[in-house]
Amino acid sequence: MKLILTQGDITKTTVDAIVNAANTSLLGGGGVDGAIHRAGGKAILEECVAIRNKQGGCAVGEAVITTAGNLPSKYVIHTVGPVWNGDKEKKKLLLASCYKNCLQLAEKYELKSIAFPNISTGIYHFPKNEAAKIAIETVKQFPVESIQEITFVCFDEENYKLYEQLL
Ligand code: AR6
Repeated sequence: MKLILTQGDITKTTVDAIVNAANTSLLGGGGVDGAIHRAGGKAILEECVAIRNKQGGCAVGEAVITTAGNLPSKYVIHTVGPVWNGDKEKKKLLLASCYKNCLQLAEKYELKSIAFPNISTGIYHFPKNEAAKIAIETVKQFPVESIQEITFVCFDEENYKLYEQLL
């Protein structure tokens, strides 16, 4: 399995699945979530609504999969990162769960490539350094089968530099 680091807009990434840093409502929001829904079109929201109707949204640390609509990828895997407040140790475990559950869904769909944004490090204020360490450790430890490439797409310079150092 190959680990790749890029800087830019994840909606432009051509992989089997891009990951969205969503919220429990699955109905969209700001940051990367807003960018994905804007660029992907209404098909993504329609599937999110269907999932909501079936299971009532998505819990923190969990993940769900939808079409990628007009995006160049095939699927969007929506995960909900933890907000950085309260029990810090618990939040770290929840962030690791996000990465694990996304990878597990990618394996279930027998995907070969997946791209992650820096989950929770924007509006949810998770410390970028801690989040980067958790992301890298978690994907390295995951027992991949179908997955051949995992890309970290950093939007901001600070995250990009952190990942560059850690990788
Ligand atoms: N491509 C890649 N990364 C991006 C993009 C993009 N187009 N835009 C922003 N980022 P955030 P969170 C980076 O705030 O902290 C939403 O409202 C950004 O620089 O998108 O998990 C949801 O609905 C940062 O490093 O997600 C939730 O309510 C990273 O993506 C809430 O925000 C995550 O920042 C989730 O907060």
